[in-house]
Amino acid sequence: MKILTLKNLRRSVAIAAGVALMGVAAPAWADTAGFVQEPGDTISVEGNFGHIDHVCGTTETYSGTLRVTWTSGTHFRNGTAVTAVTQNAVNEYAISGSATAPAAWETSPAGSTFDVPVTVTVKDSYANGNLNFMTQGTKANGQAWTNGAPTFRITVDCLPDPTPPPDTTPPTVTCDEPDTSAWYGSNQSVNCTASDSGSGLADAADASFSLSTDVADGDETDSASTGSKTVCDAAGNCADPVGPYTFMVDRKSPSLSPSVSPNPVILNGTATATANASDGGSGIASEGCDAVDTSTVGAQSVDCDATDNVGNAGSASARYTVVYGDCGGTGLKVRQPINDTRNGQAVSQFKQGSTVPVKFRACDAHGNSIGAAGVVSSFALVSKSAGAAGVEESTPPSTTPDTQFRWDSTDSQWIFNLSTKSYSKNATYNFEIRLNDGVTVIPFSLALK
Ligand SMILES: [Ca+2]
Ligand SMILES: [Ca+2]
Repeated sequence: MKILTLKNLRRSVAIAAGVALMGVAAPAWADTAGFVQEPGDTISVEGNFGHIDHVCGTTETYSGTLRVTWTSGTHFRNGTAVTAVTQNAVNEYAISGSATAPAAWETSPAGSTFDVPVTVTVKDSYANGNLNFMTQGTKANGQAWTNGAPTFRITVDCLPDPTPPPDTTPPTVTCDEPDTSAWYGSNQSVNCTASDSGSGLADAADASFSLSTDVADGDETDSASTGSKTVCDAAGNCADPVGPYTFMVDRKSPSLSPSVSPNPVILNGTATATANASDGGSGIASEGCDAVDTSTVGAQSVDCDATDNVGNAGSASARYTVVYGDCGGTGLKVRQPINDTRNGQAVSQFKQGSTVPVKFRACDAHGNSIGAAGVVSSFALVSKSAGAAGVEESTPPSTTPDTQFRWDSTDSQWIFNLSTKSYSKNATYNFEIRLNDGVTVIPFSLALK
């Protein structure tokens, strides 16, 4: 219950006081006119409330007082002041109050008073409600009487609550909805915004922020997580955390294990290269290799590359060797008159001092005997052993010794007329012819007696 005192002036600006309540001057609105009791009797009534400023939507009760003053007459006794209220609307307000005149009040001197406490309960706003003052009691001659009288107008203004309601609502946080089902070739960010219509964000910087993955260049993972964030308002209300978001981020090139098949490949033959690419992230989108060039003997390489599904590209070279072919079984071995002991033939035996023709062929994949310069990269005596066991060969015709292998276009072969004059008799000599493909070695032996 609120007492309409000076302390309440903020809410009740028109308090008055027939009872000089708290020293407040009598209200200008006090209504005493025309209030006539039995002929010859006069009382007056004053009230100390009329206008209430009220906080909208709350129910509050205010107290006031009606002061009844005996003025003149002899008939009034046992008077009781009651209220009769005209409400503008149900629940807008309620008003009540009553008091009984003191015993023998009717014999009191003019100017005697008694107070009727009145309470007013208000909720919403209303204008121009009426408080009607009535009296009832017993006349001096014993008759009951009731008489209505002055109307006090009560006005309640509904005002906004000057105290803002407490902030119990967490901030609103909205983030871009990411597609986490796709592979990405770069780190991903989720953009978020936050706002709070109450106390405001605890950290203004939270109004706009991003949550990002942090995958290093050269890494790939299907579980790249962003951080998470909890946004709070200044009142300590916190929204549900956002993040972490998990992305698939691929910043690593495919791995290649390229190979050539067949390897080695015969000169001018056919071979293919395969990238053999693999990718631990988004997977291989494409892979391939250049054509395998078999036109040159020796160690070669071919370039291969691969691209993953987010555009990371990798490359590697496949190494292979191009070698000479064996001419359908007749090449890459020493020819007659020297036996090829690798085929189980006995060592050929020659007369010391004779000139022995050393012959061989090296072919391409099509059986063409190759006479290009440089086929022989080296020709050397590699070992010697005592004894000259073997099968005696006829002594070749005397020819001019060679100093290096030369191409014999007539028989499509390479030939070296080897002088044995500097070799000892009764010994077996082991030679090697090495070809410029870097691989082929043609060994042979001959015994001198
Ligand atoms: Ca809030
Ligand atoms: Ca990858």
